Amino acid sequence: MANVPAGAGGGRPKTADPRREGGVATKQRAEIKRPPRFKVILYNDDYTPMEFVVAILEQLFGKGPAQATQIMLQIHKTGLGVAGIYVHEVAETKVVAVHRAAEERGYPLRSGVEKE
Ligand code: TYC
Repeated sequence: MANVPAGAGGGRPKTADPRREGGVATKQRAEIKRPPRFKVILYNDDYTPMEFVVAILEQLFGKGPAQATQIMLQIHKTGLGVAGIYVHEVAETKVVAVHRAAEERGYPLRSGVEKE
């Protein structure tokens, strides 16, 4: 243990106390962990118009027209599809926005959140 050079043998080194690197004391693990992500799923139904689903994917999920159409068709053919992936609160907010927009038009479009 005597002559080990500073920084040898490992991942971290360089400063004496890594908790002080940024000037503010921070806990080591919890705060640097990437928050979990959640898929926003759209489900197929027989009544919501395809154009409406494409518009939702463009306006609420930032997809371009080609990708929005592709996702809509995937939902139409397979029963569901991923509209986007977000942290939990944003994902839940998207679901509410989808349901609100669909209900406004009288469409039964459903959406939900699934852990990535
Ligand atoms: N199946 C619908 C139709 O034929 C289109 C549709 C696609 C509905 C995707 C919902 O999430 C959906 N009009």
